[in-house]
Amino acid sequence: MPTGENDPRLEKYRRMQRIRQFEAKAEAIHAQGEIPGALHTYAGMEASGVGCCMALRDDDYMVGTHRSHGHPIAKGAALRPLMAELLGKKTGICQGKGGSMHLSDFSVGSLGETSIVGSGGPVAAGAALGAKLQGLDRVALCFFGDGASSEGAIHEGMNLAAVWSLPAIFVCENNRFGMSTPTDKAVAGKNVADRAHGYGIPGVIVDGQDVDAVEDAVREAVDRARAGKGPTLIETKTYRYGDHAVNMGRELTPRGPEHEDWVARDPIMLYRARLIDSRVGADVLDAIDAAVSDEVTDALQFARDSAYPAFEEAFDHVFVDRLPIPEDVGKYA
Ligand SMILES: Cc1ncc(C[n+]2csc(CCOP(=O)(O)OP(=O)(O)O)c2C)c(N)n1
Repeated sequence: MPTGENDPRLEKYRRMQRIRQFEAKAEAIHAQGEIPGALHTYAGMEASGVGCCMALRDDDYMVGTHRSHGHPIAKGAALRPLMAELLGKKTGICQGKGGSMHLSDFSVGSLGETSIVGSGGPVAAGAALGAKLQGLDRVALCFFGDGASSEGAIHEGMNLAAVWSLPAIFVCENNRFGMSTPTDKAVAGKNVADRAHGYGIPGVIVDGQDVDAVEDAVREAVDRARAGKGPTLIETKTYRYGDHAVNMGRELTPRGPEHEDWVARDPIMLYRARLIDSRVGADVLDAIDAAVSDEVTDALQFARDSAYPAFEEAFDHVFVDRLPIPEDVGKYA
């Protein structure tokens, strides 16, 4: 097997490492007060996001959640504008106005994330409808959580996608918790994927710590969607390693005895072991780890060196007429 720069296996490993290291850096600087607002990290769930996005084309759409730094990175987004966005800088991917929970990166088909849990369902259905009406063979993939799985908007999106046979893939990332609530205390039925029967679409459960398994499942759903056969619901069984949000209190997530098993099934370590078994050199993987570390350091330096947006820019890119800015704005900053 080739192990050159373009080897897709190395790209999967690289993207998972990018997410893990980006999140670690973001968590560290949030503690220093450099990132305003809440920060929901994706560590532990990298195989889910990367497996999904590796099965997509660059021009396919993807819709995230409130926990969505990892999703655009998985889709291939550049780190500099993402990090700058977290710091609220003008060079951020949304010019500093989106922040951690409202970022989008159209350059990689990431239509955005919002803090409204479940809101991505209709957005993905709409994007899939747009692709269908334009005669494009693009698909739209919607990430949502186990908590979001009981939100009306998710059902509305899946229902419409099924009724109109839209090219959509709905991926429930079941990370065992919705804030502090274990999934089995809040979600009826054993598996979210079983709900697919209600829409007459395929429902698939996949090991969310196994990047190859996730990619295979999503490829099948993508093929089906591109062939005009409609949506699929996929549930990735995964786990979040951090707090619900950084510094929100570790005690908020009641870890059970299975916690250690999930830590032992770290998705990056599992994939690293698989690559080494298939004769990829540890030195090749170590070099990727080091290069990613440099990339993340560079992204943070870029973000720190960037300016904040000006006060008057607050009213750019909105649909209503701008309000007058009081004369003393900025005086007390
Ligand atoms: C409509 C709505 N309800 C409640 C909340 C508060 N809230 C924010 S994150 C969250 C938990 C979501 O859990 P899940 O969908 O499983 O995603 P996870 O945080 O586990 O990634 C809740 C209830 C919200 N932001 N939006």
